[in-house]
Amino acid sequence: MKLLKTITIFFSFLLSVYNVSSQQENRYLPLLHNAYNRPATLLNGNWKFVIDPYETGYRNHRNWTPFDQAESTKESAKPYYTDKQMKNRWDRIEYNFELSDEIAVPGDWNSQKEKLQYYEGSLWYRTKFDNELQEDKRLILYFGAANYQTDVYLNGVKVGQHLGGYDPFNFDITQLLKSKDNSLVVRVDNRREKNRVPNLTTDWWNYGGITRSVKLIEVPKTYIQDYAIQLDKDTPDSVKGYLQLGGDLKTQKVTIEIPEVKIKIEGMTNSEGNYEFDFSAKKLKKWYPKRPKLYDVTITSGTDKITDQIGFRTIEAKGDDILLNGKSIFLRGISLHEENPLRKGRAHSIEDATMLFGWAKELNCNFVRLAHYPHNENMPRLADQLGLLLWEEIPVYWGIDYENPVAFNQAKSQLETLVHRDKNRASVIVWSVANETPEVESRLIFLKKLKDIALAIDDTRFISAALERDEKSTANTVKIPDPFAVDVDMLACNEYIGWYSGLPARCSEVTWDLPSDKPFFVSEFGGGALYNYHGDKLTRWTEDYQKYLYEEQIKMLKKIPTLRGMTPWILADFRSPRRNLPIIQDGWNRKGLISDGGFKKDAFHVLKAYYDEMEKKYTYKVDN
Ligand code: GCB
Repeated sequence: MKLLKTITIFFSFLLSVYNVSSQQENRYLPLLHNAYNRPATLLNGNWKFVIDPYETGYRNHRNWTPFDQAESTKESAKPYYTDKQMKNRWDRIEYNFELSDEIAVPGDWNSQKEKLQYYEGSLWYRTKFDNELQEDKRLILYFGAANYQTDVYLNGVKVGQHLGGYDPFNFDITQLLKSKDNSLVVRVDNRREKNRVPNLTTDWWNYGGITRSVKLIEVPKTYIQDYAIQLDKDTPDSVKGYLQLGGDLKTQKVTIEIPEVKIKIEGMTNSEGNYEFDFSAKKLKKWYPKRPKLYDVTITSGTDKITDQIGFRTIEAKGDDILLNGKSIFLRGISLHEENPLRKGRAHSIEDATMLFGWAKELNCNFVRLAHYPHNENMPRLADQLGLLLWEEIPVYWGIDYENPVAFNQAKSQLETLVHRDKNRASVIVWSVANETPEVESRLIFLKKLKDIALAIDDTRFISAALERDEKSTANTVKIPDPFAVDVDMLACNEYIGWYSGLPARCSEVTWDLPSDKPFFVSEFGGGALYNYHGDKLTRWTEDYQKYLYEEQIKMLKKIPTLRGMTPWILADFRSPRRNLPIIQDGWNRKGLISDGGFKKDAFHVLKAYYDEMEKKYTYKVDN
C-alpha cells in the first residue's frame, strides 16, 4: 500500500515538474536518477562569461519583458543567448563572447575573480561543444547545481529555466542539437529575493554561478529514469522498490541483479513504464558505519542498463533511542558547509569531499550534518563508502516568505529533488525540512506540508528540523516550545548556550525539560575563535574561550538522558558577509573547529576526546 502511495505521489511529482516546466519549455525532464554513474561528457572547463548587472542581454530595457518571452525579439541581436557575432563591419552587437574573459565551470564566480567577490546579479556563460548523437539516443544536459535562477539556451533557443541554488536539474536537448559547434549559453542570477528559498538573509556566502559539474549524458530513447531499492520499513528482512522508465517504450522486460549474492529479479514494466518489486534481504549484509558494505546493483531494461552501489540498513527511533540495524547508536556529529576553507570557495569535487570528511573522521565522527542546503552528490556517495551517517537539509532558513506559494513551491521542489537524488544512499538517515524558523502560524503549515512531501517519496528515514529553544526565557529550565516538535522523529535544537546567551558558565546553571519518548539531538552549539589567538578563558574570540565553552557544553549535555547525538557548529571557519568584525572576522564566521588555514583549534581536541568516550559507550557488534 505504502509503495503504491509512494508511486502515485511520485507520478504526481513527475506531472508537477512537467507542468511547471511546460509553462516555460517542455525540455525540462524529471531528474535522471543515478546520473552519477552514467557515462557522460563533462562540459567542465573554462567558459566565456559576461557580467550583466542591468540584465541588458535578458530583458527589454523599456518594458522589462525577458527577450525569451517576446516573439518579436527572438531573432534580434540583443539577447545574449543568440551568441551573435559581427559579420559586417557596420554591425552593432554590444557583447561578444569570443572576446570575453573566461571562468571555470564548475566553480562559484565570487572566489574566482576579485571583481566578482561580492557580486549578486546576473552573469552569462557560454561554451561550445560537438556531439554526434546516434538516432536511437537522446541527450540529457545535466547540471549538478547553479545558484539561483538558471536560464539555459542551446543554439539560440530556450531550453528551460530552473529555480533553486543547490539542487540538480536536467533537460532533454536532443531536438536542438547540431553535430558541430553547439552554442550553450547559460544565464545565472544569484540575487537574493524575498520569495526565494533561502530568501534575503543567510549566514553564509551567496556564491553565484554554475557551482557544480555540467554533463552531457547519452541515454537510449527509452531509459531507466528512476528507481528506489531499500529495505522495507515495516518488514526489514525484505527489499522493496520500484523502477520507472522514461520514454515511449513503456512495457519492457526489466531485471534487478545483485551479482555478489546471486540475487536476480525479473519482471515487466506496466503501461506507465513502472515496475514494483520486492525480494528477500536475507543474503545481504547490513551497512554499518564501521562496516559500510555496498553492493553493486545492476538494473537492466530492454533498452538500457545502469549500475549503482547500494548499502542496506534500517534506522528507527524507539522511545528515546536511535536504532541502526536494531542497535543503539549515538550520533557523534559535526555540521559543515559546502565550502573549501583553504580554497575559500564552494566545495564541489571529490577532493573537497575527501578533505572535509577526512577532518570529520579525525574528529571521530560517525555523523555529519550537511548544512544548510543540499550538497553536491560526491558528499553522500563518499559518506556511503566511508560509513558516515548524514543529515541532509533544504535551505528553509530563518525568515522564509511562508505565506507565499511561490516560496513554498521552491522549498517543495528542492526537497523533492534532494530526496529523489539521495533516496538510495545508506548514509542518509535524516531529511531536515528547516533551520531556525520563526514561529508563525503559516510556517507550521508550510513545514508540515514539507514533511508529508518527503515522506511520500521516502518513508524510511527520519524527518527532523533544527528547532529553537525558548531563547527569551531566563528561567533555568530550558524547553523547546516549538509546535513542530511533535512532527519530528528526532527532536533537534540549535541552542548556543554560552555564546548567544550567557557565558559558558551558564551551561552549569540550566537543566533541560524534554519529552522522555523522543531522541534528543543538539543540531548546533558553538562559539567563535580566531585560530592561534589566546587569552584567558573569558576573552571572547580566543581559542581558550571556545575550548571552555565546549567543555561546559559537554558537561551540560552529558546530563541529558535522552541525548542521542549532536552536530556542533561547525567543522571549519566559513565565509559570511554578516561577520564584519575587523581583525577577528573580516568576513568569516569563526565558529570552526578548524581555521581557514586548515589548522585545528583547541576545542577540536575537546570534542574528539568526548567522541572517543562516546564511541566506547555505544559499541555494537556487526553481526550480519
Ligand atoms: C545558527 C545558524 C547558522 C549560523 C550560526 C551562527 O543558528 O543555524 O547558520 O551560522 O547560528 O554562527 O550564528
